[in-house]
Amino acid sequence: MARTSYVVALGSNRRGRHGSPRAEIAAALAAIGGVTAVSPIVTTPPLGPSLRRFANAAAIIESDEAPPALLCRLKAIEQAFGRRRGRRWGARVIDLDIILWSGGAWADARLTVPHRAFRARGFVLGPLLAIAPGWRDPLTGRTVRQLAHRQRAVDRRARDA
Ligand code: A4P
Ligand code: MG
Repeated sequence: MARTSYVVALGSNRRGRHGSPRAEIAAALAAIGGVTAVSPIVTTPPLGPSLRRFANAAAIIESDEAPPALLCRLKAIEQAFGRRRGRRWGARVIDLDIILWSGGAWADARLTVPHRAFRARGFVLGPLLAIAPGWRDPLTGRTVRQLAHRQRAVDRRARDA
């Protein structure tokens, strides 16, 4: 397959063998390889039942893998970093999600790209805005910048309600 790029979102809220959640994110980026842009690592309040704050980041990855092959490799990295299957949304050493693909959309039984929930998640859109503001979501036609501004407005309304 021709060279394509991906946006991968990284999250961690548990120490692992590399150290703090931030160190786990840095180590995961090195393990993935082909990284051409990395956002700042931000600290975010947990969405869902986990009580610990997350470190989150986003990166652009150059790769000639098709989406299922990249997912398979990301899952292997999660396993190698000591992620255990457990409660959904539980604390984890590393979570690697495929958010966007330059090839457009992909859907099969195991994988949906763009990631189903990314348009509503500040902890994905914030870092993404720093590295790919003009990247267009193939489903809505909106740029990352537009999606991030919309999501912030929704968050503000929820907070002020
Ligand atoms: N899957 C389908 N599409 C994708 C995709 N685009 N990228 C499937 C990656 N995986 C995809 O994911 C479950 C299955 O989704 C995969 O096996 C794959 O086949 P998982 O990572 O194994 O399980 P999970 O992460 O516990 O579930 P999920 O639904 O991915 O959780 P999320 O949505 O990743 O949420 N709060 C903050 N502040 N920051 C966070 O990073 N993360 C979560 C996890 C909750 N709260 C958070 C954060
Ligand atoms: Mg995940």
